[in-house]
Amino acid sequence: MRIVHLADLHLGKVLHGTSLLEDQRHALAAVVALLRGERPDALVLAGDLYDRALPSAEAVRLLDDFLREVHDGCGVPVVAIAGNHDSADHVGFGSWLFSRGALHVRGRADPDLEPVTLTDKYGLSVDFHTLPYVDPEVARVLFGDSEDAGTHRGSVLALLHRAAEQRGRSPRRAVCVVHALVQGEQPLSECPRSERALFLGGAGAVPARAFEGFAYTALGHLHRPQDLTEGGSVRYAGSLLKYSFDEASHDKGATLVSLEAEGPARVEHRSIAPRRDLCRVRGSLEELLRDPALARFEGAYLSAELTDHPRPLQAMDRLHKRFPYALELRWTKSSEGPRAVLSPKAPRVDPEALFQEFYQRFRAEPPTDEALAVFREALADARRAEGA
Ligand SMILES: [Mn+2]
Repeated sequence: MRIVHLADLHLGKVLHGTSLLEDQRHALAAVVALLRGERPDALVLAGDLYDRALPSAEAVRLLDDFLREVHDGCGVPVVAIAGNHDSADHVGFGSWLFSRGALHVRGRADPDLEPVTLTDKYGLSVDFHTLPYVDPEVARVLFGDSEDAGTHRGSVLALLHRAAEQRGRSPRRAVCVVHALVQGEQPLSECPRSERALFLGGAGAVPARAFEGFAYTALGHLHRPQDLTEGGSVRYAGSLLKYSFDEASHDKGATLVSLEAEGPARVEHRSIAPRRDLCRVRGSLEELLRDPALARFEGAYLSAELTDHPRPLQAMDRLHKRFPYALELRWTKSSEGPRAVLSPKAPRVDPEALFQEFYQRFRAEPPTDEALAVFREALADARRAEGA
């Protein structure tokens, strides 16, 4: 049996105010092309289908179009679960009916749910055990009796315990589809910053060895494609696209899994070329604007770190002339001494003196008459507004 494993689609993601919907449409078209070429027996989506619990209408339509293309166009059955970014109930809507076709979507974690059984053209049947992300509050209700009830690890282990019972009753090979923080050898720093808080306070990661009974474990949650066991039988497919500048070095794509009647799963990473790459660059503004070697970043989503002191004016506007998709501007930390700290307890200072000091620190020169005039006008406006 051959399976294409994808995770963390985050459809509807907005990065620094820029919608990535067209990039996602492009990447999903590449997935469809991969499915047409490889003719797998299943497509697995391991959670975080959407970026938000209440996704935009456009994001919902994009997923709907994609699923129809996969199901009707390619004839590939789908096994999908909700991740922590998804609303389990919204994602699970209609799943009781959709699964009469070949679209198996599991929203809420449910210990009584039976695995999805799919059969390939050689007659090999595989059970897909689905473990959507379990909200800790829900976990407390579902697994109140287990040892670390209410924690992320506790709920995943409890669901795995039930899956092991089901596995014991089935003669078939088993695949686990799960959205969770699973720990092989990788450090916790791999966890996306936005999602790290979920696992603080002793919630903890699930050890990769907890999935030993499965022929393959299709993980979602961490955005870098990675094997957690030798040979890759427990594996994060990684996100569909680079979703933060921390992921600039990742090679995103899909995992192609082959399962025989026995023996270990074989896995293969297939890169997906993005519509626009997402990259970091560093240098002075002049260097970035002139260096011919940077031409390849002109069409990319960019985070630029500027090393200039003093900081040039309108840096973002100037950067945009060459790099229209620059999304983030950072400054190399100054070594010119401590920064000014504005504290609410600071004694009342003349605003103009404060402005002069700020300007001096920021630009390394006193304000021009023109700048002072602009400031005085703005201050007068602010005072009028305050008095009004
Ligand atoms: Mn996630």
